Amino acid sequence: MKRILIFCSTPSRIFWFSLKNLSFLACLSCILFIATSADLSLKKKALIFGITGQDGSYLADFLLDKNYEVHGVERPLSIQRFNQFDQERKNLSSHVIMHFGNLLDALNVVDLIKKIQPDEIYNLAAQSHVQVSFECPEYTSNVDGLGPLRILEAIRLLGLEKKIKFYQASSSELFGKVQEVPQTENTPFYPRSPYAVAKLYAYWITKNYREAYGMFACNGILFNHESPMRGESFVTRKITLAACRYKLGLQKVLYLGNLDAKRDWGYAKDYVEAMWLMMQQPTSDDYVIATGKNHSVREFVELAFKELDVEIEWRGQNESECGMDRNSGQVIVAIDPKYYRPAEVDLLLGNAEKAQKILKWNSKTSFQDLLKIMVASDLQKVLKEKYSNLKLEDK
Ligand code: NAP
Ligand code: F7E
Repeated sequence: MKRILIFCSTPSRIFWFSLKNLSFLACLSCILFIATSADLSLKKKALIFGITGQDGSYLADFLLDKNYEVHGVERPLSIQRFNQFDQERKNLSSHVIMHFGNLLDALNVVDLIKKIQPDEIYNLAAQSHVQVSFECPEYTSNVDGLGPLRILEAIRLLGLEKKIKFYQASSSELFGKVQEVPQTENTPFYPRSPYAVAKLYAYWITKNYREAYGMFACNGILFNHESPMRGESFVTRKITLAACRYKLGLQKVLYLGNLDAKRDWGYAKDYVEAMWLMMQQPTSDDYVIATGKNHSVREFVELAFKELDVEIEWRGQNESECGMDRNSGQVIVAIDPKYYRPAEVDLLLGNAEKAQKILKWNSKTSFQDLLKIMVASDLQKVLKEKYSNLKLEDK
């Protein structure tokens, strides 16, 4: 039997390996190599349009935890600014493979899908602000309505209908002027804004590609969901930030529009799990995702300030209504009619029984806990703001 001598760094330790042992080691490394390559090729690939937004960053996090190879699309800007995704998820962005792209550019969408060949595409990209959609209706329709069509058509033109699963971020805004309470997958739609009308087109084109080409294409009809990553002009985040700034003496008055609108508010982190669950089903379908409870904007304001030990007392009516700090008598909430919408969605309340039954999905975070999470996070942010300003003043 041949023997080889291996000298290790400590000369006193000389190990003798028989060739038999060596071949055992070689086999072991082979098995390890095959296992790793199999793991790599088995690793599912997801492509997220809208990864820099609230849901995109939570979904990326969720899919990385599930061992996906995650690709994300960010819009190219002439002056590259840091977006929320870069700033708050530094760790995450280094694990995601980022690509430049825009849903307005069909060639770019085709090129990305051809290059990446993902197993799952999540379309979360949108001009997602309802009020802004009244100001930019054509742009909103193009991104939110035709954007998903560009993805679906790219999948079809590339002959990848049987390989790629597609998720479309549909919205409770489709129900608009609600035709029944609570709203289910069977409730008739009545959109009330250019945003909702564009999302209605996207909803139907997704369904149409499922029926026409046998594609796995599903609509998640998600009710409002919030988090510390929520854009600062959406009402919940606007309120939690203002409450923290008031508490720390950085803002005097919070100006709002309709205080009586009611929304079914959930936690974004819970909702991205529902998106993934929809994509793991044997066949594609559409699901309502909601908490089944709703609250008014007024209640949200009261509870957010209460979280910081500020009690609000309401006085006056309609445009003259205001909220006063019970302690100081100071006006801290006032109405600015510029925040009223040309057509309002007064009440949304979802019934997610279908998702509970088929996806085994449940909203885990209560409204009170969501408020606590958002206020605690904004308090940290505002504290940093305050102390960095103080440092600037000191200089
Ligand atoms: P968001 O924070 O506003 O994020 C929107 C994302 O879309 C951002 O990454 C944005 O990129 C990207 N985007 C905008 N225009 C684009 C374009 N032309 N091409 C490529 N990307 C573009 O929205 P979200 O709250 O995460 O919501 C995710 C999706 O769910 C949206 O489609 C929204 O309409 C829908 N939805 C949201 C809710 C909710 O309560 N949050 C409920 C139902 C449905 P930039 O960073 O460059 O702006
Ligand atoms: O408004 C009222 C406003 O802008 C909620 C998007 O993610 O969820 C979101 O749309 C309510 C409305 O969200 C202000 O009139 C009062 O009734 O936070 P919001 P939204 O319009 O419900 C749906 C499901 C989506 O799909 C959308 O993408 O609050 N409101 N005062 C105000 N709203 C804002 N933004 N600012 C105010 O000052």
